Amino acid sequence: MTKIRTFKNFIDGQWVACRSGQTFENRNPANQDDLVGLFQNSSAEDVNDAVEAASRAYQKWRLYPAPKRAELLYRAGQILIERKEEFAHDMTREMGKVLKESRGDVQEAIDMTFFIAGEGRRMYGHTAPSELPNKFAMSVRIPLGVCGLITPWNFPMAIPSWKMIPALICGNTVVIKPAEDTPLSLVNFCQVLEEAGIPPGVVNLVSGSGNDAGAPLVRHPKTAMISFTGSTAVGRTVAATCAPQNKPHHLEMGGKNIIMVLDDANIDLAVEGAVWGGFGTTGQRCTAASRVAVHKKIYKEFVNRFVRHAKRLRVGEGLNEKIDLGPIINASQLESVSRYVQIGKREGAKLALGGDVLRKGIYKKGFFHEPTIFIDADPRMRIALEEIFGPVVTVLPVNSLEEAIEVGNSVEYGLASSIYTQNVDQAFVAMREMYTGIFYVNASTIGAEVHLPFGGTKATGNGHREAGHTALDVFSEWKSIYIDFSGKLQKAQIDQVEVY
Ligand code: UN1
Repeated sequence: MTKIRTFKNFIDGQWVACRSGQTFENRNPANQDDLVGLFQNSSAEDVNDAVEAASRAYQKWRLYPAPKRAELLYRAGQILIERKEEFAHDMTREMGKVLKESRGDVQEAIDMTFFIAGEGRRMYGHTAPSELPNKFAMSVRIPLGVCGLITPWNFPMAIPSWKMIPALICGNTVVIKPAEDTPLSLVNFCQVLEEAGIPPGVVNLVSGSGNDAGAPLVRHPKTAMISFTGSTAVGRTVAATCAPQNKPHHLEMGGKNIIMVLDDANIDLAVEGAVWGGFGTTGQRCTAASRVAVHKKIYKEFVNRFVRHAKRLRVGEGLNEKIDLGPIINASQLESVSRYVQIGKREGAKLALGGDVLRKGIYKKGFFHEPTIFIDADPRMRIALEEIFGPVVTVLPVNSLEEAIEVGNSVEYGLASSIYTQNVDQAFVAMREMYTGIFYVNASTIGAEVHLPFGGTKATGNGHREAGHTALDVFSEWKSIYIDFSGKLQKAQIDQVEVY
């Protein structure tokens, strides 16, 4: 029998068990016999310990020069590079996505770490002339304090990096709660930060459920802000909890992204984009292309090639390099995907591929679902409006660019959209008209790079963007500073400054 590994919380620079001593299991979604490890089932007391530690550590960390904070982060980036393969394996084991994609996830954390560490020597503020003589004016970024971070299971290292690294460079300390399905990747990440020399208390990890560990983190009077990525439903409760405390909160939530394929598109390219966007990460990305609107003139041709291509995808355990599609994260998510397939059938969309849960043979011990394509769907069907978060793509016939845009914008979310066309005019019209935070031309809806803002409109977000040049905005406040060296009382808006 292999030894069961128990992973601890990271509080105040120590790896500690939670106060109750209770743990929860993290099992491989491709094989439920494979126990990845036991993790701390933390409660409000543990969260409080972590927040108190972060609060104490903040007093020194905020005064440690940003370029020096950056040096520690560069070191962390280097360690991530060295351990990329090991971390990717761990990630595939706990999350299920294929190894190639897990490597990409770790790479995204590396990219973010190096990109943001550069801010240690920038973090530019502004200077501005004063309207009064002998007075100087400037604005600088200041940290907020303890940042409470709650991260999802679909990008177990990349998304924590989008939050932790910018928070740290700004001089904040953090308490992070990973999704229950993927705590190991965050344990790995925190070990890297520890090894890189980040002082005790600056980074704290508390694992556990949303109710028992996440909610107390949001509620805690000493968390200065909350950054949350997850479902729109939970995001709304985060917002409702933060509002009475006037606590800043950054929310990154659902998506119902669309690829629009016009009649002049390179069909093969569009098919590849739809397969990658729809079925990459088993459709479990908030940027997943779960809708494809296709011009009627090429509709048949597109659908034939799309189905043919998707049929070739191999489903299985992500550690096997030959596999294209890993499992779904857990039983309830599998059930939810399966429910949406039934809804699609009932609504009258035509099932062109898949539609079933895979239960036999190599699939017996995991949560697998066939790549599924609905065609001839109506944009008002639930499968065309609601986030499914699984390997289900809905194809919608449209008559024109205008109709595609209308359909594209008709959902409650606004994360990513894309157009396939050879016509630059149409591409520009779509670029202007699609009300989404991310837009692609002749590329799929997934694959955002870390140095551009990431986030969406409408029910996808609450007006913020993480990553990119906007990353710091979420984790800092502005302070405007006036220095009067005139030696007398000067009154802005009131004093008349005469022409000499
Ligand atoms: C997510 O889907 O939650 O753009 C994040 C992408 C990735 C990040 C996705 N770089 O698909």
